[in-house]
Amino acid sequence: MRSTAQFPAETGADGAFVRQRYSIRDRNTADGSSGFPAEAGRYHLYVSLACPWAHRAIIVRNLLGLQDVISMSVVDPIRDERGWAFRDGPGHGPDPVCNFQFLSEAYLRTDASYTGRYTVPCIWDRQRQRLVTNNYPDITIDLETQFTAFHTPGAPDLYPNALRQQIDQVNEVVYREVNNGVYRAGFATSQGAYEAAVDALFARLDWLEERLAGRRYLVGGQLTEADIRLFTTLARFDAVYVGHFKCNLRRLVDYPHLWAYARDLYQRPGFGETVDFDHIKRHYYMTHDQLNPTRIVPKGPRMEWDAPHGRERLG
Ligand SMILES: N[C@@H](CCC(=O)N[C@@H](CS)C(=O)NCC(=O)O)C(=O)O
Repeated sequence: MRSTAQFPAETGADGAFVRQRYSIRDRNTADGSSGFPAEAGRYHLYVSLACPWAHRAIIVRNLLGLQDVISMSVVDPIRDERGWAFRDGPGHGPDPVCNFQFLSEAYLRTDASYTGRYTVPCIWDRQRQRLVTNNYPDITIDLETQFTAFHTPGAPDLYPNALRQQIDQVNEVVYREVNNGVYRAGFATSQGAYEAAVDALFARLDWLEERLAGRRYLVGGQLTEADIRLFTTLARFDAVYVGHFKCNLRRLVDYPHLWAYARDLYQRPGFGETVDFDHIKRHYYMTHDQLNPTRIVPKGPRMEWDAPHGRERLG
């Protein structure tokens, strides 16, 4: 199966990567006013373990103890021109809900005239037999704020009212320069666009390194949505973005505070067990043929994710 991935990614005249937004954007609501009430056993989350956006939802579902409330299944990390597929393999399998062969079927069942990309993460509604949303920013916020009746007792409040403004502010710059920044570097088709993305990325990483020197979490004194959004990019940084996307001014391991922060989160229940470097590396290195025509998957890097992080001292 030769992957003729759905790239080259969309770029502007200046060679800058432009992220296409194909959003199915309904919402889950606690009161059902959206038509998609938060309910146990009704919704299913489709994810790729390779995808940093889907990874956010995987972690939040774990942290809130929603594993028996919202079911989840994993697509094959190798994607070809037909889009994400449901196949048997290490860490992934057939679609347990609708026995779809390809994720595209869920999109076209939702909207037969859909012309966008068939992206993960997305939430399927068993009752209405359609997708609710594929808009990853909304998915984690709705799990955190609309499914509270189903959160496991003692679950963390990842989007507390008092911190929402700060969380949103940090999320915005981290999304633009880090989460999406690595893609802007990796899929740039001009030297100028690449350098603009890389310089902004490392300027923001330097800012984060300083911010995390004296505090354990990004916002307030607790784990929030902001930490989860940064973590899924950091987890992929040295394994993929340094080499494959040429984000190589420094590695994560060269940032003492950011690296310790990433290990601190990785070692928390609900985080480390969701990081699948096999899916991550195979997906990136075997799907973007214009970046890696040989499709050879690197063996490294070796990283001590379980090494002591010493962040307890920061409260
Ligand atoms: N749904 C999101 C996109 C999320 C996204 O880009 N997911 C990637 C995986 S990391 C994907 O599914 N890509 C498939 C494709 O682009 O065909 C959006 O519309 O912005």
